[in-house]
Amino acid sequence: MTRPHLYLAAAAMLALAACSGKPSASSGPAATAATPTASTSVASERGDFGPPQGEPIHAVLTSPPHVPPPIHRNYPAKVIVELEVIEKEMPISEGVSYTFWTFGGTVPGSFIRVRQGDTVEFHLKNNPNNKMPHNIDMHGVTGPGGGAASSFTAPGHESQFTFKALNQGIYVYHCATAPVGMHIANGMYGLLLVEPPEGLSPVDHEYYVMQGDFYTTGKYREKGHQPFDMEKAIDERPTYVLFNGKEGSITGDNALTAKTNQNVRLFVGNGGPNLVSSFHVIGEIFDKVQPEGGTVAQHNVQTTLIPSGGAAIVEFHTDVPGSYVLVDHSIFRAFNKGALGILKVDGPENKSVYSGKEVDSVYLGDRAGSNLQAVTTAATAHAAGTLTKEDQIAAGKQLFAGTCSVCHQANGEGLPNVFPPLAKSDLLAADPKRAMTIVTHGLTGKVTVNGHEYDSVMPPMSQLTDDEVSNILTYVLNSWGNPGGQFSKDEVAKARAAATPAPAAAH
Ligand code: HEC
Ligand SMILES: [Cu+2]
Repeated sequence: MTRPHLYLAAAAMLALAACSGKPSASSGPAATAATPTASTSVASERGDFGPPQGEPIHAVLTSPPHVPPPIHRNYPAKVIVELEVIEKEMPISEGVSYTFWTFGGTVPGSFIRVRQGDTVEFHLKNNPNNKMPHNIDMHGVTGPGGGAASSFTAPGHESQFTFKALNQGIYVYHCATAPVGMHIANGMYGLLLVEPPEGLSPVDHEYYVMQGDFYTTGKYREKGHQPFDMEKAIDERPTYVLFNGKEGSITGDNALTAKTNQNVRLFVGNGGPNLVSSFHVIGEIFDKVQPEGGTVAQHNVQTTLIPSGGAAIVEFHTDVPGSYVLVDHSIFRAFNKGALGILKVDGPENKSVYSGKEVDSVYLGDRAGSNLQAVTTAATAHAAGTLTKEDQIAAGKQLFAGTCSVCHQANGEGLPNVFPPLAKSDLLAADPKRAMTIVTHGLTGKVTVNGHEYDSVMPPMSQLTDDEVSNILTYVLNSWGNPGGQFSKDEVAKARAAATPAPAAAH
């Protein structure tokens, strides 16, 4: 953007601040000054604020990652939005379930799209099977509580309120019923897009991605049903940080898609309740960002900050095929709490822009694909008391790929002088049980494996649960010519509880 435009935008904002009523600002010097480009216009000055015309329109609502189609309408209308709150159990990760509270049955809630100047008649229904009262605070509404005060709804009831969409932009909506943090932590948020009267520029794909932080009593990926943990939520220690409410919601078969030479627009929201997102797409540069959902655009951005209760519009052009990884660049959240998604771009190579080789599997581990089905099967079998060695091996294989293969390699051969082999390891064969201590406590100092000395550091794999470790090691012991054997979750728990790692075996 050039300096004169910035100056005009600033002048327009100052002029707007001096006006009393938003709609009345549509004439006068400020409006004239703001007209050069859409990106410098001040929202409510360019609105179309006449009375609603034509027949009332029922808004098309969509589930993430989908966005309702653009509105090609040139007059303000009355738009009816019907949103139902549904409390339901859904997977939050493979083999892990959580009781979500949702707007429209999904996390985030249904995407709502209206035109600036529309009169929105909002109906909030609270499903009769729900246990809690709910309401809605829409950041795109001008009025007390953003609608919250008029929408408190008991189970089996419906509330209605009407508002005029005065400002264009992308706005978060969320439940604001006490305890507010708990309602948001359970998934009660979504996005409302108020299109400018002239619409947004046409693109090839629009997607809806919304981050949220989640708090469960169990550890990350601990199997079974996990209740909400209020203490962790107050301390801001999330167990999961997720895009679209579930680990893997936009990876593997669910990845977002595009072709090369297309324009992609992401509506990226952050429901919180606590964390601020450092939103980044590995391998892309955002050609245009409307930070905080505002009207002034930024260009050539690597990472954009999305506040809790905020949103941004992010646009980029796809030049090179491959898998692009959406992350919260507070990076432990991406690789250890789930905040990771994929945009898969198909098309011919473009060697003048990039030489080739995709994001490799070692970078992403198991997180690129939604292939953790075997892990769920093993967890279910364990709960039913029917866990077999084969279940453990199948689950262990998937988990090994995401955790151990980075160093020991997918075939267990290790890397000469750096990472010892696990395949036919004489050290492992001599004392298989010690592997449980190595994985839970790490290993340092000199070790000799198959006649070669290694003097390095294996950090403790403390992100793994006991049953994950037991499955991984059962897989390792039964692969690549190793002697076989089987470990249980309880054996791993004992090894973990032992305070110090076993001394290195003398060779
Ligand atoms: C960050 C790299 C890294 C990761 C990830 C890693 N290890 Fe290791 N591992 C090492 C290194 C380095 C050593 C040797 C340490 C030393 O020199 O004291 C080692 C040693 C071992 C050993 C003993 C030596 C042998 O070859 O028998 C076992 C068993 C082992 N690792 C298992 C695992 C398992 C199972 C996982 C996955 C849960 C894993 N490691 C993940 C780096 C890693
Ligand atoms: Cu609620």
